[in-house]
Amino acid sequence: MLELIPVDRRTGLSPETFATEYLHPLKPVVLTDVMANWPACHRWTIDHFKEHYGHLRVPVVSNNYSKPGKGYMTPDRIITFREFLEILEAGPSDLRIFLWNIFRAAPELRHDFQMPYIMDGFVDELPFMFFGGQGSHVALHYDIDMSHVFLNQIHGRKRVVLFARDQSRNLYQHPFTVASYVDLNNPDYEKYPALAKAKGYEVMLQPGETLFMPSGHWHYIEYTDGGYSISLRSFDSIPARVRGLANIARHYVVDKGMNRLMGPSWRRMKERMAAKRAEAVL
Ligand SMILES: O=C(O)CCC(=O)C(=O)O
Ligand SMILES: [Fe+2]
Repeated sequence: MLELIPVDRRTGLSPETFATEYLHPLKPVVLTDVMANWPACHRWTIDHFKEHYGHLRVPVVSNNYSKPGKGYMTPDRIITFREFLEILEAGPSDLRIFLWNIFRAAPELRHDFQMPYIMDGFVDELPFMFFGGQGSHVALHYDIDMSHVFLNQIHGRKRVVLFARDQSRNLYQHPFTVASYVDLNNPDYEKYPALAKAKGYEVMLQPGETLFMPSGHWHYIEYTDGGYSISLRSFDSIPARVRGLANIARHYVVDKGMNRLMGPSWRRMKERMAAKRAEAVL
């Protein structure tokens, strides 16, 4: 049976302890005090966003984002931020804003948070925000740039399931992608027998908490409430950064191109390749 253990929650970790207990072993952890002095925690309310940034136009994605075909990895539509926030407030919705660098349009928001003190190597150009309606979810994937990700929860709760990279075969990773299509909430062990051997972590992230997702870790995210977070990325080394860029080129170009050429049959081909790889570990 798929085994999920709780992610540690730690307060007052020194960079040294963080490095030995979490960063080097690549173990996820929730840090409860990284955001403690961030003005963003109280300033970035839905009303504040509506009032000052409601006019910005944002690409929103729906569940079609991870399905094969025309909508694959492309936004559903472009609406104003105000319209999106109204949807978010209205109740359940599968709509999300994914990887939005709001700070390009609103550089003053950068004064409302700091890079975590817990390690070096944060990339200033890469703060992204993620918004999602209640019940929306982000399909199981790992981040193609291979950075360490710090997911800082501003509003609402989200449930996150994580797996280390050595679980990729058990998760039936689709070749040439960073995606898996197993349903973690409803595991189909007939179709995916190796999934029963998968071992991972799970956590309900609360506003004010920071989740450390180590480089290359798989993550599946469910918006328990409508909400948003800001993710900050860091690299331990230049080689890690270069590996990330190579990954982007290989996965993104091949997968998007093949999807355009073959559509659903490209997806079926990836399914078959994933099943073969999982057989090898059974
Ligand atoms: O929180 C989300 O909506 C997605 C976060 C994510 O995938 C990431 O930060 O890499
Ligand atoms: Fe991600």
